[in-house]
This record gives sequence, structure tokens and C-alpha cells, in this order.
Amino acid sequence: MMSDSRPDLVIYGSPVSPFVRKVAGVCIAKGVPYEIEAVNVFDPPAWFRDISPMKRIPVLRDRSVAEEGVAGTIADSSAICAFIEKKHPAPALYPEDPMALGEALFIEEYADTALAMAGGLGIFRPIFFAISKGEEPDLEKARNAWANQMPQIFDVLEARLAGREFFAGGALSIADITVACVLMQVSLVAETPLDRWPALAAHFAAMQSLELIAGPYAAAEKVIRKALPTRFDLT
Ligand SMILES: N[C@@H](CCC(=O)N[C@@H](CS)C(=O)NCC(=O)O)C(=O)O
Repeated sequence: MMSDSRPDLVIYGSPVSPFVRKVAGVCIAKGVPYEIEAVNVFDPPAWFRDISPMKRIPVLRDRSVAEEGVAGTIADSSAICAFIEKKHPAPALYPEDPMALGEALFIEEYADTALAMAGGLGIFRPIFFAISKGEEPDLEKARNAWANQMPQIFDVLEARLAGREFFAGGALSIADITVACVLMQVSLVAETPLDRWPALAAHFAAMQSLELIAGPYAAAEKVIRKALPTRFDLT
């Protein structure tokens, strides 16, 4: 019998999405092979709309379940990461202790929503989407988000870290991976001075030194730097 060298797990999307990088990071942490299949979420093919009811990337396919159609697919990075944890338990990326688990899941959600709104919609998009269309970046909008939206979020993250190395359970978890991936969406287009938030700054630096964070980010940067050679200063 011929062996199939293709990985079971396919991530539909682009490494430019922080949520795609989050799923990729979880796979790397666990040593699970995966591939990314490019889907342009702003003009998706019909088959993608079927597997992504909210028209979002990423969607995961487990080819060992089904090679096409809705079966074997999971939409939403949080659902995908929980699935990968169940299928490949080691190393654990979700705390065992119930309260620590709850804390980790809250930080994941906070990064996926509040941080992604401020950093992704408030900073990344006004800069990079404009540049992609050959327009001037909306630096006023980005500066406003950096000055007026990000600080409250950084305050919350700083307080939750409370000087510790990790957000929950005393070990690397889905919370740390998600915060780093989403915050690095800002790094793609702008400097991210975090002097006022020392615990978060240390956490961010430590995360960036991990291959599971740096590898997928490098793939995104390769795309971004073609259109935007240097980062903006938003201060
Ligand atoms: N909660 C979702 C968010 C996914 C998401 O917002 N993805 C963005 C790309 S970073 C997207 O697909 N946007 C499509 C659009 O805005 O139409 C997840 O965690 O997977």
C-alpha cells in the first residue's frame, strides 16, 4: 500500500491571520504535522462558505475524518485548539486545575475579542489594508487605537499576569499563545513599546523567542514586508 505523506490536519486561511498562527502554534507545541491551505477570506470559494458559517479563517480539516465537505471540519480557532488538545494531549496547553482552566479560557477569549478589535481592527487593518490597496495608511486611526484603546487592555493583561511568567496554571497555555499571536498582529505594522507594562513586556519577549510563536509569525512577516518594509511609530 502507498503511504500518504500529507498531514491529517489542514488549516484553511493565511498566516497573516493571528487566529491561523494561534492554531499553527498549538500544532507546533505538540509536534503535530499540519499544512496551511491558502484561502482568501474576503473572496472565498463556495466550498469554503459551507465550512465557515461566519465567513472567517481559520477553519481546520482533519483529513482522517473526511477529505471534503463539512464533515471533518471545525471553524473558529478556539474550537480548533480545544479539538487538537483532546486529540494530542501532550504537552498539555490547557491547565488541569478548574479555576486555572477558566482563567486561561477567559484570557484566550479576551485576546480573541478585545485585543483583536483594538490591535487588529484598530491598528493592523487601517495600516495594512490601505497599503495593500495602494492607499495611504490611516495612521490617525491607528494612533488613536494605540493611545486610547490599547492601554486599558494592556492594564488588564498586566494585572492578570501579576508579575508571573504565564497567565494561568504556572505553565505555557492557550492563554499565552493567544495573547502573543494577537498582539503580534500590531508588530506586523507598528512598534509596540510596552515600557508601562513590564510584566507584559517580559511575557511578550519570552513568547517571541519560542519557535511556536516565531515560526508562524515569520511566515506572516514575509508577506507583510513586501508591501511595508518598516514598522510605523504610533506614539
Ligand atoms: N473568533 C474567530 C475569529 C476569526 C477571524 O476574525 N478571522 C478574520 C481574519 S484574522 C477573518 O476571517 N475575517 C474575515 C472578515 O472580516 O470578513 C477565531 O478565533 O477563529
